Amino acid sequence: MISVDEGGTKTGIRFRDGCFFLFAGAFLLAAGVVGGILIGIYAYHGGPSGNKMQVECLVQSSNSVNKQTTAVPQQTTQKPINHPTNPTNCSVCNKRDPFISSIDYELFAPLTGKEMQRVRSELISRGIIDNTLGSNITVQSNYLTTIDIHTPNKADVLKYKYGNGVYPGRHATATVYRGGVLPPDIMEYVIGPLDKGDSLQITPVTMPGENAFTVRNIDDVEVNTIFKVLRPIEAVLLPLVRESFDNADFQSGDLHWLPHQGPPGLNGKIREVKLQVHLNPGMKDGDEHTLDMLPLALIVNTTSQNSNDWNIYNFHYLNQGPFATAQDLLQAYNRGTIRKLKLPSGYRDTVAKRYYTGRDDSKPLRANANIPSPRTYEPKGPRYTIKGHTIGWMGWSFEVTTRMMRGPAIFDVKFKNQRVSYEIALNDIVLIYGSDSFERENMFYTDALYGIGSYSGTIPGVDCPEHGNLIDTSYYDFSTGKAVTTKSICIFESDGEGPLWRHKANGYQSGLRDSCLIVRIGSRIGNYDYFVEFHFKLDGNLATKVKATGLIATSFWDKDNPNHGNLSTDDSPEARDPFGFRVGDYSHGMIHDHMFGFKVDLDVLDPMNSFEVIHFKSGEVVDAFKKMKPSIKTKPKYFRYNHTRYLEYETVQTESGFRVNPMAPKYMTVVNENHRNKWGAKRGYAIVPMTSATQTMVDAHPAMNAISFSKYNCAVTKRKESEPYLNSLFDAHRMENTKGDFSRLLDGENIVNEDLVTWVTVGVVHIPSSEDMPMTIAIESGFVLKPFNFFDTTEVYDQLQVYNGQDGDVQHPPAFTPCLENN
Ligand SMILES: *[C@@H]1O[C@H](CO)[C@@H](O)[C@H](O)[C@H]1NC(C)=O
Ligand SMILES: *[C@@H]1O[C@H](CO)[C@@H](O)[C@H](O)[C@H]1NC(C)=O
Ligand SMILES: *[C@@H]1O[C@H](CO)[C@@H](O)[C@H](O)[C@H]1NC(C)=O
Ligand SMILES: *[C@@H]1O[C@H](CO)[C@@H](O)[C@H](O)[C@H]1NC(C)=O
Ligand SMILES: *[C@@H]1O[C@H](CO)[C@@H](O)[C@H](O)[C@H]1NC(C)=O
Ligand SMILES: [Cu+2]
Repeated sequence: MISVDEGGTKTGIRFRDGCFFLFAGAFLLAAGVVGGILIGIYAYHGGPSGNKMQVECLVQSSNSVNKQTTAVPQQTTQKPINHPTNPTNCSVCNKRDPFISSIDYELFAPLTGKEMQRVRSELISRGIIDNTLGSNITVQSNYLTTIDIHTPNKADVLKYKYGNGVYPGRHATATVYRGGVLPPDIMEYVIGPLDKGDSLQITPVTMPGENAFTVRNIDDVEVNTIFKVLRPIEAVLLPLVRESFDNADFQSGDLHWLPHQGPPGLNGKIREVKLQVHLNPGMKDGDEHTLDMLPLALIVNTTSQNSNDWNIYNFHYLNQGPFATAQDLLQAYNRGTIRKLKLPSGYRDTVAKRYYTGRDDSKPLRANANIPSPRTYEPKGPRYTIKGHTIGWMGWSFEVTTRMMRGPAIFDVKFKNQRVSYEIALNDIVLIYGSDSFERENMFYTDALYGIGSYSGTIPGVDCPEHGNLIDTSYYDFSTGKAVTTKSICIFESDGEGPLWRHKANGYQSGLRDSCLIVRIGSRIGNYDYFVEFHFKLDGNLATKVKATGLIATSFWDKDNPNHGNLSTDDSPEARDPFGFRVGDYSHGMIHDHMFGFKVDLDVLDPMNSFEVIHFKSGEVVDAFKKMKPSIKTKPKYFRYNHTRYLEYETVQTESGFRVNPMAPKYMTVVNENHRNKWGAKRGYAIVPMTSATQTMVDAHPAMNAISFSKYNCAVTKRKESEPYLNSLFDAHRMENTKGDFSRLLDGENIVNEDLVTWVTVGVVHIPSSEDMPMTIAIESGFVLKPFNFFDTTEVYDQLQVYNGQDGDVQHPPAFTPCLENN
């Protein structure tokens, strides 16, 4: 029971009875202190022995428990339920400091600002990049776009960590867009070592001209120039946009060109950037409303290094076109030879309101919504340790990092001092859209080209629980030439609030409350916000989860679209629209998928592993024996049924790819042939995709060569330093001539007893519905790495659990005295 004192200077809490492990908390915002002091009181009631305990606390408002958290609810109007009768003091929980200071070198940690500065200075002093920043960078500049941590060769790392090899040193990889050379291109360099000696080595890892300048991403340098080139066009189109789009114009910022309509063309040598107009009133700092796209679009041909040569064509209005020039479009519009759109007057003013997602004041709060939601606290502080970017918890150890382009990764993952994985790294996120509009029909993205890892910190009170700890990420901002370092890696132990395992028999009962260590890293890429989470479990399971939230991409909803079903016979959207649902006045939620591709380099005990698929079959009993004992020709008599389930084991001999198929279940396992458990089984880990989605786009789609990795939920290849990622960053922009097609990795090499990499792709298909407006609720996918004959038994009995044995033996989790949350 919770009692809240209206005066606000003190609060009482009382626990009468309850079950084992009842945690409860109450919070109060001290009256008169705006956004002020948050006080938490927790008590633990009961234990395995069942001894009753009554705790009451009286707390003076105290600055020592002040938190920076936003989103603190205002003083509630709730009436006090109960006043404490016998108040006693509760002390603030002892906080065990998880941070261990370290002078050790870190091989994988994100680059520091200093390291990036050193890389940039060195590239300038060697004349590889121009010393220009911000608006002085043009498409004719040689400019540095990314600096990322470069991971050393695995052999060197393993020798250093597990043998007597030398420290390989920290290196950076840098991408330079060379608009200033002929022919213009994109170069990549490895630079280092950054943390020893004083001379940096710069090694180009691409050939001049290998990556044409035209395959780069669409960045602000290009976009800002495009905006200038479009000025005269905007003037021509003014009468049309004013009439069509509720009197909006470009100059006020109410109309804005969105330049990211998928790849700039089909051909990597010609760069045709499609831009679409949308309503963007009142937006600041480059933010964009993407929920109000308008049916006016064009192409700017930015192939030439000289922006005077950039030509504009393919004007479309309500899917009508192409018009060669703005004048042509305007003429057709004025003559009335094309269909017209006229947004109702006042519509423009509704855009921002619908876009901002603050509380809807027009709706009453839900009952009890002003009571804070439950939260977790750590009575004796965190159970993990953080040493730089090396994390330890309950037998697990690993290093966590983020990369500006590819996103989060963990390295050197061990459980109970046994190696499990060398690397689990997000490589790319791909989306293919469908839309019946000139503007957005061709949209597909490989997000790594734009950078998955531009981390900008967390939203307090949302992203990371109060008892968590944050550590640094960094990325390079080419406009300022500086690192952006933020605390974006959230580390916390999560209360599973239920059994990891339990058994309640007649004469005894036992169980272990679940908890896991979570590393959560989130960033925004355009309209979507993505999280990657690594969940380390007490039994050796390791789940990698991905979540997508944020804004869907929309296209203009055209109620009179002549390509759609017949409105006068059936006006339901299902009958009219093959590409999704109408989700707003003029918004259409485009169908798409999200496919997350990971590099999963398992090293089960050591790098030399094999890949075994265990097929979960069913059929005639005699079939079950076919492979192992061909001499059995008829069903053994002791089988009552003619049919049965059985397994078929397959040691995959050469590089291969697999898909999830609910109708053909299988365990995909990575095993070590040289190490067996007590029962003779090869010790291994199973890879369990938590996805039912697989890439269903037909191979003939032009994007498929660039994203062919997504055809397999799990593919296995022999590990090579020359195959660091599952695609090439730039292939989405050279679809006709890809260099990183995943199929080139599947070239038939032996994978038995080799160092293997599995490439795991999981995701969701997304048919946006009205509930995706204005915000998509986090959708989730992922995969689990599960010990599979890795141990001899369940590996959980080295912890303090609950046990009430028949012999009177009573065990319980670590005891503690109630204390105040200390976060
Ligand atoms: C609680 O602790 C404060 C500070 O030590 C003390 O002044 C106060 O008297 C205590 N109150 C009770 C009820 O013990
Ligand atoms: C651009 O160059 C001009 C002239 O050299 C200089 O004054 C200005 O500060 C530069 N702007 C930026 C953003 O670096
Ligand atoms: C696009 O620009 C390039 C380079 O200026 C030019 O060769 C090409 O013809 C242009 N394409 C179109 C369709 O105008
Ligand atoms: C739609 O259906 C109505 C009724 O069957 C018909 O009269 C009309 O011609 C149809 N319109 C189109 C565009 O097919
Ligand atoms: C099993 O197969 C045998 C031989 O075909 C058949 O005679 C028998 O009826 C089958 N039994 C069942 C339970 O289907
Ligand atoms: Cu989506």
